Amino acid sequence: MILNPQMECMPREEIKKLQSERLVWQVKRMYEKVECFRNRMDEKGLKPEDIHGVEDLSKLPFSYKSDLRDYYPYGLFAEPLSDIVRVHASSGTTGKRIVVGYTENDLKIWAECFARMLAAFDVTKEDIIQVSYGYGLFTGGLGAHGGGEYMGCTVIPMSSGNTQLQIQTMVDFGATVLCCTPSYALYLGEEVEKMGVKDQLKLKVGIFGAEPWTESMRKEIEAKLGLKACDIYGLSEILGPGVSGECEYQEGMHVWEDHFIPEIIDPDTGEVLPEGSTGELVFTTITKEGFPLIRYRTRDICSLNYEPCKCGRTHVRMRKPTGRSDDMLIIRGVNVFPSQVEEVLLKVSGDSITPNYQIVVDRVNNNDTFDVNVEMSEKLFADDVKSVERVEGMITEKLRSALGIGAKVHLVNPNTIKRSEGKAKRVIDNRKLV
Ligand code: DLL
Repeated sequence: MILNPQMECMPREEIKKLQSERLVWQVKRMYEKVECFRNRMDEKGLKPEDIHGVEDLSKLPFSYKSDLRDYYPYGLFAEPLSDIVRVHASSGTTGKRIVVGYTENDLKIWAECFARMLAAFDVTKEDIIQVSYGYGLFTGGLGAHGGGEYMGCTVIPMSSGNTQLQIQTMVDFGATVLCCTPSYALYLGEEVEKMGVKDQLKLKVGIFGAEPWTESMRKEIEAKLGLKACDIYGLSEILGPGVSGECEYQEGMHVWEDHFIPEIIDPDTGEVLPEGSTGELVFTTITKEGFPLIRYRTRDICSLNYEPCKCGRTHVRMRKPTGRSDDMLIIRGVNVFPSQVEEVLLKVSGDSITPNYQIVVDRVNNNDTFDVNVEMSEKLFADDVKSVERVEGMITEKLRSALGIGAKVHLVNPNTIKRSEGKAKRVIDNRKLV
């Protein structure tokens, strides 16, 4: 079943025509309303009149995550705050979060984009959706919530955590659809087994995303929870969950091209790569009002597949992102930049630790582990065990409040973290996520 066949199965020439009209509209209004974009256009000697359609897209300047930091919090909004009805935020590379805003119309489009995916998996208004993505500034919870309500489903706004209660709610309320990160789904599956309630679950579909996950993880989740597990992709800067999602054939995620134009570029040179190449994914939002972006560098590495899909949808499919062109880690669904960890450590008294640290990430029993090893100073080294524990506890708390997740902090002896002659190797990621 398809929610909006007119939009989702539109011939490719019509998609291009629609994108061209919308791109011209977006460039014109952004030039008037967004200083950062206007400056970049001026630097290139470009005027909105030079952009006639998608064929001119590659002439336009890129935008970057650092722009959101430089214009923090509202400097990139294209509508006055009085017309912004919601904000969300995500990790930035430093202590400051990145902030995004939505008009009422943006929220409607977001809900529809999410709902297209629900429809692809035969979710209807008869269904009961348990939203176990985190609510709050993260886009997962409210994004899925909006999509579920748009479909007319019964939405359970559970948020993440409190696992036993999650499962009891799923059973008691008869949830048929589960939305959460794949790693949390797996954890829920394990707990379901322990509680012995699998036969009481009514789940049929799971909408999982926000982090990389493997096909073997998909099979495990499906077996443990007795549902069909679907992949959904998105990022706060462009929309939140629902920029793209799988259809019933699950051979890539359809990017909703009536709202977002994807490109694949060489991350080093910025050149657009030929169809089918693997490179960095770039998005242009052509209907977003509140917080539009032109040629936004997502840093996600993947490829686009323009071949027709068996489902009849004509929108291009993106393959699962296979990595990032920056150093962002996604740990238990939370975006973490090593620079955020460094910032916290630098603020800790120079008497107790040195700036030498290493982050070690692994996946044990399907759960991400996150260890931060920090060299203590000679002075602390000579001190008692109690002082070491106190400093570890203090850093753990500071990291939790800066990153929003728990890390295991270990103070290690002076001069034990391997020095590098070139760039320091700050991160060891032992997970195999693709
Ligand atoms: O993670 C939005 C989202 C919420 C997507 C719920 C899907 C479900 P951010 O916190 O801004 O937004 O993180 C965006 O997460 O650039 C990717 O690197 C990664 N990511 C998101 N979905 C997937 C996925 C949300 N399905 C960043 N597979 C993106 C792999 C994903 N990586």
